[in-house]
Amino acid sequence: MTMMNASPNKIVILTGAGVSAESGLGTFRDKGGVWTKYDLNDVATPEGFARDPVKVHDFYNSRRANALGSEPNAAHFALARLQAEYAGDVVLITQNVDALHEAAGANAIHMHGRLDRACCAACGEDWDAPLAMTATDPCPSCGVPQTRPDIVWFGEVPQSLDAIAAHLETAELFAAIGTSGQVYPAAGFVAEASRCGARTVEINLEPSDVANLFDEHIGGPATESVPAWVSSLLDRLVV
Ligand code: BJW
Repeated sequence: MTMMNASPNKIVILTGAGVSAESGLGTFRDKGGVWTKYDLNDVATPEGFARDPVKVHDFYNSRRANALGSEPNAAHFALARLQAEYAGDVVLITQNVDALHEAAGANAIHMHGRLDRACCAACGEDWDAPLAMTATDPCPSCGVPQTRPDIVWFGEVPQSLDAIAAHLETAELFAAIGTSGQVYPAAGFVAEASRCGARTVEINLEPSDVANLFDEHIGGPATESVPAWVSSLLDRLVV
């Protein structure tokens, strides 16, 4: 029997656009990324939506169609396997608005919302988004035509922050996968987990903006690095 370090009781994983890149969904800040083609002030702020809701709906309708046409990759499947087979708790937090973690069989907390959900800017009701949304769609609950994608834009408060804070406090291992560390509060999770005693690992094609805060780095494309990391956790034997 191989002697290894004790296994962490609780693993908290934060994913970003890099985990879905090899499923064909663009990242935001890499070469050719979403923010090199669109001005984020126009399509990812409440002010941009108030100025031109048709433009914002067109942007998200096209992203929704792309996401629906994509398939989970080996990284999504490996994380789902970790959640299903690991003896301790595995909490997956994603900044991604696609549903590829769920398509692979995992449960994820979507802190930046979901493309497949709509919500009402007037009353807050939320529901399954149709493939194409328009600015005049009435809310199924209050009837007001202020339908918007259930997406967290810049200047808005991310979802499930209380639950996330509680998970970070009790994490023994924190991993950030395929995220550039440029958007807060997610970019601050490594510092919070570390402060609460977790070991931290960054898994990315290249070091992120907050790379210096991690204890360990694993390089390479997510479809190779994540399955190998997951296998190393599942194969770990405690004696
Ligand atoms: C691979 C790979 C492969 C590629 N394998 N890896 C000044 C200082 C600090 C904060 C602020 C500030 N000014 C303003 C703020 C706040 C602001 C912010 O952080 N701005 C920064 C730009 C400075 N944040 C907010 O406004 C947030 N809200 C907020 O702060 O509320 C206040 C509050 C907080 C807490 C409590 C109370 C109040 C909201 C942020 C909303 C972000 N929304 C977006 C768009 C919506 C979703 C959508 O349309 O899809 O979310 S922006 C966009 O960035 C998207 C992403 O989820 C998010 C993160 O991007 P991600 O995932 O990291 O992607 P990339 O492209 O940046 O990186 C990809 C990475 O993958 C790279 O590292 C590659 O190397 C890697 N990679 N291929 C492995 N094959």
